[in-house]
Amino acid sequence: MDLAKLVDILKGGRVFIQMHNYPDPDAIASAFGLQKLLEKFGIKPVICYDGAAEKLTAITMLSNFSINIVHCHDITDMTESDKIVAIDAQKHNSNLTDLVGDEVACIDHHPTMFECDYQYKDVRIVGACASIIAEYYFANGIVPEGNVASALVYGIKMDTADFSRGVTQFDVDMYAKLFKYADNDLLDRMKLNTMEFADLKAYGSAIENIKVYDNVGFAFIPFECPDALIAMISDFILALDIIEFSVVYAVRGTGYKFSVRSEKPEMHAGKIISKALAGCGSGGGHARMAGGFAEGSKLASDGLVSEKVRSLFGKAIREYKAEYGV
Ligand SMILES: [Mn+2]
Repeated sequence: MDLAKLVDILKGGRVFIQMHNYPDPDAIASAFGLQKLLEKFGIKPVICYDGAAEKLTAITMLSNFSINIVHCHDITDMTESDKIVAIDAQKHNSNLTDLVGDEVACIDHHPTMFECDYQYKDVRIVGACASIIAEYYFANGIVPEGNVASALVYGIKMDTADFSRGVTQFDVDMYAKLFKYADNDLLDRMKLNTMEFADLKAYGSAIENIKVYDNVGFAFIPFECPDALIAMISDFILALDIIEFSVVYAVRGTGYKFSVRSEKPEMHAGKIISKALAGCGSGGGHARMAGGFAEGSKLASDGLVSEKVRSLFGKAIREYKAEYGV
């Protein structure tokens, strides 16, 4: 972490902070925290994204914490000399649309899948990207405003599932430092109205077609839904006592968007999905949570999608177990 270097790179010209497509609370909190921090150095970044921020939690965050984000379709004048900071995501990943501007910097907490020449890179495998942004404040003696501290706390809590998933000592330390600046009333308000009616439809269809094979749960959502919702349903299915590994996938354009969860440290979700989707798309992520995309025509030309998904993951898990001796 070198804030002075980052500020130096971003000074002059236009700056965009780009979140991954279908931004989640951690991405929004991190982008907002970084925006407010850079403003203290005379830089006025615009937070942008592709896809949709259509999850209710994301939309509620925007109004509760007074955050402005702009869809990339509404930025028609971006040029190659505009600077982009990729946040909670990395260039060339399927969840980050390649915009016209120059990706000069990246701050993220996911493993790197494609090496990339940023002028500034801060990638650390911790529970939440918001923890990394919090450190930019505290390590430089800068006090975050109440809504910034609250948003960062919310991002950390959401991405670590309340300090139970992928959480590190660093996340806990940053939470402890943020705590006294965060507005608890604001955080309390985030607990209300977290589900919309359309979400129930996705839960309903996943529950209806859930299949379990050897403690691995599969569920298909036969319509488009945002990444965050697919991820929530994957968490929900993992909570079933007989399921140790969940694979939830939903229609996305000409293919399928996947969200995978593992509750056993020896079953690495990121490595398993990367193996499973290698021939028809791509996937990756952390030990306990991962995601990916498969092209429909490459996944199953005969229309037997669910059978193919089960066999790909079954094979990937067998291979993974043999390779790592678990
Ligand atoms: Mn994140």
